[in-house]
Amino acid sequence: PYDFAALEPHIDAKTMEIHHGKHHATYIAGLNAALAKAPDLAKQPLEELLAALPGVADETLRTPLRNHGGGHWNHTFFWETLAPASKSGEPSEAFAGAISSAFGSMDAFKKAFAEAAAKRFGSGWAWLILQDGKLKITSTPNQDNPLMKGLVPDAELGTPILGLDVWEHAYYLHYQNRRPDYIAAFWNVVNWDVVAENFAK
Ligand code: MN3
Repeated sequence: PYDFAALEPHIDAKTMEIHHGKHHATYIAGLNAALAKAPDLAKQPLEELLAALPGVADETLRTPLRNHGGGHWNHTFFWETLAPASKSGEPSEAFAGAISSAFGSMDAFKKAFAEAAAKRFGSGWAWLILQDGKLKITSTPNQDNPLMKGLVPDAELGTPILGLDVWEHAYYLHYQNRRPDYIAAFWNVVNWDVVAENFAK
């Protein structure tokens, strides 16, 4: 919902163009190719499909659904929770209060989230999730996410409220190896209105 250059200088236009136009597009094509072989699965919402993956017995179908279905869901979610710095806004009172209750303060939350994002080895995501009414931070490898029941043993499951892509394709053109700098810059372009909506839902 914004131009490729809208998140400059925090996330550069070239990265956004390739990330959205090539990487995300590849996940969509891969998901559609997998679903073409399983038209019954194509009828359900993507969230339900991801939660039902352990029930897909055919590994040659389950793996592309996991990787490309996860990739499509994660990126769609990610774009929506970003905004130009001028429109980033502030966390709502209700959300900020819930963050303080869960983590002590907004700063403590950001520090813990950034640590989860920095420590994710290789490619993956950091998440703020709501699990049984409680806010938690977790992280997932590859294109897995906290909606994937029974597939991600080390991750907490729940409803994503905020997510950060820490694949190198998300930051390498501008930040090279400096993932912590990308994570720090991310806070400037969080769409706090959408995050508050996700939390309220
Ligand atoms: Mn990505």
